[in-house]
Amino acid sequence: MSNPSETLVHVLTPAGRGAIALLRLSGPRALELVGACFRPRRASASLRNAPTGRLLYGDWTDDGEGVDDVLVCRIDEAGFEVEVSCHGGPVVVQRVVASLKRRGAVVSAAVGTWPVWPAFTAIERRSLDRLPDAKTERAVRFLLAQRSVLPRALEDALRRIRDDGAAIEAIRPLLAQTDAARRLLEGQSVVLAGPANAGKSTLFNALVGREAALTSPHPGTTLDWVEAEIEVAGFPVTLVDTAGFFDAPTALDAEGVRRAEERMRAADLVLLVIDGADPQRHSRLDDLWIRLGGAPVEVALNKCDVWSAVAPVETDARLARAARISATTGAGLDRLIASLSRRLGAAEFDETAPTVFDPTPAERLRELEAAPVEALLDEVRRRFL
Ligand SMILES: Nc1nc2c(ncn2[C@@H]2O[C@H](COP(=O)(O)OP(=O)(O)O)[C@@H](O)[C@H]2O)c(=O)[nH]1
Ligand SMILES: [Mg+2]
Repeated sequence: MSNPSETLVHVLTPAGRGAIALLRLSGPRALELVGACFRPRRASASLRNAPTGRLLYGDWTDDGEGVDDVLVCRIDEAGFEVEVSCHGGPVVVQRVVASLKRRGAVVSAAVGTWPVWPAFTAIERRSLDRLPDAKTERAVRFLLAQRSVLPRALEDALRRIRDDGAAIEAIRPLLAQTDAARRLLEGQSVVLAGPANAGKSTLFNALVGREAALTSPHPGTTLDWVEAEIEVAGFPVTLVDTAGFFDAPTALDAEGVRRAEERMRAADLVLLVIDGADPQRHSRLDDLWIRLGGAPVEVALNKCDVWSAVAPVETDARLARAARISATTGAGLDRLIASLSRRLGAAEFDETAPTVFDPTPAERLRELEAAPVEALLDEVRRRFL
């Protein structure tokens, strides 16, 4: 907890090079400290009399020496919250911070957190706290929508619990998308695996949209795994290409396969790529399944451009729903992506449906579903409102 008599200065933008840096002062002396260094360019302008939300342009000086030209904005009436935008880059920022520190501001040590957003409810604060880490536009839309839809839904839930004691019915819909929301905000991994030469690296490149991994007709081209960030229906995904499985591996191949299996075990989903034209694939299927070790799996039968004319009838149940694709021509990739998006929870996800997205409150609410109504009411009030 910070000391309420202190005035803190937070650098809200990341350290390093940048066009603009944003600093926020919070505390009883915020207006005074900024006022001591800031000179508005327009003689008639004054920070002390400026309305909240008005940007003032001027010079930042430190004991009469010019440091930078800046924009200053008073956030609240009381002058407890003031923002300063200076030019980015470590040296300018350090000089502005140093001038405030010398006058008594305390530099916030909070790194990677944004504890001073102008947020008014706990939910708003949580959603804004997570915004800088959102990896996709869909994640941003979700977080911004939750600021208004979640408080309303929680108020409704509280009313239902109070009026008819319907605790489970009131809370459960708010938790229905919690796991999917975690995947939207934190991302998940899809690991490409399968026999050597099945076309994993070619498919990896097609999904990533560039030649990120080497491909070749020679089995054993991929040894180390290679990864890239992609989006599947707006959900962030780390796609991992791995070494293929061999029937008779060399020591180096075996090490590549060991690394592949390590990544597979940690995967949210394994995309098993099989050469659909390979007549031996059925005999090796059991072996492949053992290697997957129970990981969730989606199968792609690749190279349909060369075998589609004589497409084999898949009798093995494990292949019955496999996507038929060609990594080189792109045939079937749309359908493959659509089934990946279902498997990853992206297809059904509704970013405007009220969803408790923080894991800790979500766990507490799940535990409390069957608890006495009063306990549940307390928890919802305490954590969200
Ligand atoms: N005809 C055809 N060849 C493909 C397809 N996908 C990959 N290949 C070829 O199969 C060979 C092995 O591909 P690669 O991606 O390196 O396989 P990996 O060992 O599974 O990574 C290369 O010569 C590719 O050009 C496909 O869909 N159709
Ligand atoms: Mg490869």
